[in-house]
Amino acid sequence: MKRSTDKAVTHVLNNHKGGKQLQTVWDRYEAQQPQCGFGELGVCCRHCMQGPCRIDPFGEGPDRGICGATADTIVARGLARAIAGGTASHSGHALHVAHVFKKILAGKAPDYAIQDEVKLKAVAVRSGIDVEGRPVIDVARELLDKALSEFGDKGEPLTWAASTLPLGRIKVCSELGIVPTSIDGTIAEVMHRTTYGVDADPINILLGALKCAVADYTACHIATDLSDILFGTPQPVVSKANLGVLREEAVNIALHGHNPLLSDIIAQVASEPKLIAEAKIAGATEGLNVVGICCTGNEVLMRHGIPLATSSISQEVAIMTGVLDAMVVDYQCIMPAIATVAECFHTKVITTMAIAKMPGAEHMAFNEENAVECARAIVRQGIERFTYRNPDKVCIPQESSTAIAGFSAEAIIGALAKVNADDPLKPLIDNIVAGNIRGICLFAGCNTVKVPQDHNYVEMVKKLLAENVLILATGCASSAYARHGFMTSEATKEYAGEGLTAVLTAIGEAAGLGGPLPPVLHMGSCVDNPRAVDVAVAVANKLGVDLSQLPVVASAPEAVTEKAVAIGTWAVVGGFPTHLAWYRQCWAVSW
Ligand code: NFS
Ligand code: SF4
Repeated sequence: MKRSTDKAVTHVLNNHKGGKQLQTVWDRYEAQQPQCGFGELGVCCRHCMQGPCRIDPFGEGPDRGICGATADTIVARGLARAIAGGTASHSGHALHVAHVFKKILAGKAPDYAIQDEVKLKAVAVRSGIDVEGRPVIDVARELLDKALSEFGDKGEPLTWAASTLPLGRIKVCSELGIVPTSIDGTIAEVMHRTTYGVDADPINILLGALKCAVADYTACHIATDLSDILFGTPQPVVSKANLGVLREEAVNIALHGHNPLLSDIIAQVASEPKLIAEAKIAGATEGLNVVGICCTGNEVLMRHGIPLATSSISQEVAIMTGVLDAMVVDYQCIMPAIATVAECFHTKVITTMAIAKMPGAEHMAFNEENAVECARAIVRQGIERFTYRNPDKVCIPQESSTAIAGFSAEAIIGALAKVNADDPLKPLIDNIVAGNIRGICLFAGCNTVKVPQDHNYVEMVKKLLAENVLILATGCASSAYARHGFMTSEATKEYAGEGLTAVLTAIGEAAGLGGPLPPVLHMGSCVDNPRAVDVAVAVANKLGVDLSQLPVVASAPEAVTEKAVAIGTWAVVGGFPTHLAWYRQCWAVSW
């Protein structure tokens, strides 16, 4: 099977100098064939030690597990646990930002600061906090307390969900009994009700899973809001994407993982003249070149214009270029295989988080109380590693595309305000009503080894754009579109239908881009998916309708992780017809 539709990735896979023993995710996938059919269908259970139990999907063998669980119960429990796993990841990410926020307010993390007071006030007002005449620090403390209370036993609906979703959705959630009152409590509840001998009613289990998905939405929204307050709300920025952003004459350091707490600081120190000089002394005539991978790459792309090297499924390929001097990781979507691939090259893999270590990698604990010094030490490891580079193993592909990123909800509304300052949403709504924009599709999620990389994204988007559907993208979906050149003005001219082209041209020119807006708007990382909801909610509220009445859909056509399952599930709760491709099956659901 073809491995990737990305020419840069394909070039490195075919021409790398890592030796024949080098294995990638695609080789390991082949070695796993045939994969277990029971597992693919989700009809295998090992929730207790009497198992594993398997249900025969053909009706010829057992139709119940040893405890009597049916296929429906087993599948529902497995799905619920996947959603809980995804929610735990987003909760951990959000809580990490909140804890550092707390240290900042206590004066214990001097390298961070509140960089966006406008966003702080906006989130505070939305959360019911009085801001008039109060010092910023007081508002920040109250907001932080509110955020932290969402994770524990709050005992009342979560503020971030209740204050950002429209009344119609809140009513649906209330009627179904899926209003969470604690992020972490809801995760624990799913784990409880899916353990041996608790909830056996598949519908009831799935309702618990939906509640957990609402908790996931809450955690994602908190992570986005607090990150914007600390690091700035993204605004449109022009950068590059794909492996061609790696440079032979520079020290190349890839930031891989998810949380901007680490990557934003490294992005900042990488422009320090002293470190650049050290890189040059080591022989790198072009100094330092920091690039991003996966969602932390999206974070620093959106806020700093740092180029995006590649996405999750091709993370090993970045090392196989032979010019990556350090790969610095925090947590999530980091394949343990990168340390093995790095053995064939000079690349140093550096783990930084206590909860995410890796055999074969060097661990450099990242301490937020001393963030800049930690970041400098990490960059110096990359510089030192550069001196071990083997010129015979260099294989940098040419390909990189221009990518306009940075479309936060605020940036989108800001661009629309250039067309109509008094009523920014009006141009968007008018064009939807007039049929110039036939709908909006949010693409989210990962790249899977199970289809040629980016194939589903590219084929689907070409058809949707021709049908005048505006595209929003996050996570590795946005990386796919950035690498394939869909985030440029030229892409609008090439792929968008007549009506959509006219709208994007009017907005782009009014916003001073000198050409159309890109047809795919990069809205950030996976935790940033609520940014898309915020835009949709603003439109729904203005029209006085529910989200389910808008022509907005969501798709994760190459999903991999439990996080993507959690996000896809809250998109369903949000009323968006949602497509999640998983285990070679496609589930299309709507509420
Ligand atoms: Ni989202 Fe981002 Fe990519 Fe998938 Fe992983 S990096 S958090 S989970 S693989 S899109
Ligand atoms: Fe089997 Fe039931 Fe145990 Fe699952 S919980 S492994 S179905 S006995």
